[in-house]
Amino acid sequence: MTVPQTAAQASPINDEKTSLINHDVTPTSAVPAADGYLYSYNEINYVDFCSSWLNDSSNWGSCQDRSSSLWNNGFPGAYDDVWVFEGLNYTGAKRGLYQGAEIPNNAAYTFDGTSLSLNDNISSHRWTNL
Ligand SMILES: [Ca+2]
Ligand SMILES: [Ca+2]
Ligand SMILES: [Ca+2]
Repeated sequence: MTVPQTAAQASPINDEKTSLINHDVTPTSAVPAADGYLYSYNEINYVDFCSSWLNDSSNWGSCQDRSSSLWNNGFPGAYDDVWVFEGLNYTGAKRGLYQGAEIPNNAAYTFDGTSLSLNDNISSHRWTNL
């Protein structure tokens, strides 16, 4: 797989209009081909890959509460965005990740309506339309 080579390439993340995290990609820019998966890494900057998911996951297993960087590489189209949840089984606080969102450091974000960091707290996710 291809991962963002530098944090600079993954910036800027644009969430100024909504609480959703959106990698600010223009349609004409060269970006890695979408493969339909959500990626999670245990360390920042896409280090220590833990798992990737094509479908929803109600329990991140050995990856839960360890994610420090994320990449929504879902196929553009229906259900290409993701809710990540603090709790198992899609419970607790959540945050939206737009298709294409690349997050080199989850600690830069909190779950909606909370001061709880995304870092080391995600336990489940579900694909959605945002
Ligand atoms: Ca971590
Ligand atoms: Ca959790
Ligand atoms: Ca979408």
